[in-house]
Amino acid sequence: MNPIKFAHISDFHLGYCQYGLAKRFTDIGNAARISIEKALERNVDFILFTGDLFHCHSPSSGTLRQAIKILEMPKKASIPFYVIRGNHDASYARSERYGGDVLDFLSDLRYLQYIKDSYIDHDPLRIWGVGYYGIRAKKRLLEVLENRKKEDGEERLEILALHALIEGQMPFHEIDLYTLANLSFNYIALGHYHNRWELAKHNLYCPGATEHMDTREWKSSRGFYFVEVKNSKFNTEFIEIPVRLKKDIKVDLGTVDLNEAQRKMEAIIKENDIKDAMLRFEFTGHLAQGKKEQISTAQLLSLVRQAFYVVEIRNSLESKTMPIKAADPQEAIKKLLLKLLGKKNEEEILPESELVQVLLRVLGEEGDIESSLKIIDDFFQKKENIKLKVQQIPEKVEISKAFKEKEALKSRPSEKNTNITKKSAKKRVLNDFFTD
Ligand SMILES: [Mn+2]
Repeated sequence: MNPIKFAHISDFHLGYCQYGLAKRFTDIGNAARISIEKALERNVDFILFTGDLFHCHSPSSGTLRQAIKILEMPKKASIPFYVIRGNHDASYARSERYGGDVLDFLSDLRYLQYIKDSYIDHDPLRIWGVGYYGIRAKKRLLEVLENRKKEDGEERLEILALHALIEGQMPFHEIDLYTLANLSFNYIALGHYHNRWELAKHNLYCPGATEHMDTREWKSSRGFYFVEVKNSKFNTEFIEIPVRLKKDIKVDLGTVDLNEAQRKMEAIIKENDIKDAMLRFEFTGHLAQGKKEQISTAQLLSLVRQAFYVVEIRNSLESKTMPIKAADPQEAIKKLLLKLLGKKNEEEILPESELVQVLLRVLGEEGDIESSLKIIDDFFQKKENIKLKVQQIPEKVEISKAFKEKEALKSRPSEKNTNITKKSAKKRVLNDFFTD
């Protein structure tokens, strides 16, 4: 047997105008064209395409023109282009109802050879192909293979082309590995998954789509399998194809204030080479004050004008709430206020603002924590947008275990003096709380 070479390609999704961009329509066409060019450069004997040639079952005239230009290449070179039906190409029912589907149409025009739940012999190989059937996939596969016979005395290597979910990749599958293994095909050519994966021990290969259809696919390279069949062995090589650059940049900014956040985001955007790339940024971290909505996305977007397309700038910063956990809430609020205003003692801030005066009055006279917090909240919302949240205000002084132990150590010489006054403990708790 002479060595035979073929390309296993999948999921062109021609006609997909991603993000409504004409250039993405072209990108997707280019990826298809390049993969066929690269296959032909390697002098393949045929191309096996495992479904989703088109993105939708009624491709536009423009999409059909694009498809014909691409399929013209193998046709001119007299290289058969074998195809099975993907879920995007047509549904079985639809194909039946309307006198065939777009793949039948292109088959009539001799642009491809449609393997429609049957087989084609490409000596010495027999290629079985079953289109997409969803949850009926296994049943349909076994029906199609019912008449499969091994011809005695003749060496026949068999390929199975499928567009289905196979066990092991996702939580859900349509065909289990046990069934597939028992069918003992020499090569199982899989489509449907857009990221490449393979299971060599089961002769299972899935090249993935030729372009990225979704941001979740960006990390997986694009290409197809070049397969050489020599001495009944299938040797595979994944051939990468160049596609438009995509950058998914995720950065943790740490704990930042609003200005720092904006500055850091801008710096990160600037330091990345974004020219002609598709971009996605995600910023995580904590805002010491303010809300993430205060960061200007418009400003960030103005920095990425050179990019081909910005899919998303996701601001996932979380606002840092300032919990007030203290033995004496009134004291705690006073101290917090001092800290927020950058002052050392009450006297320094008293004359400064009406807020402080009002606040201290409320705290001092009424001891109304809820009102005080609301006053602070409103003030800072207006001024610097600092959100305060009361997580827990204990009713009475709770002396921490660690504190007790520390105090106990100090008073070790006289074991009797281990009692700590509530007052000193309270002071210590507050100090500990506000000194970090
Ligand atoms: Mn697909």
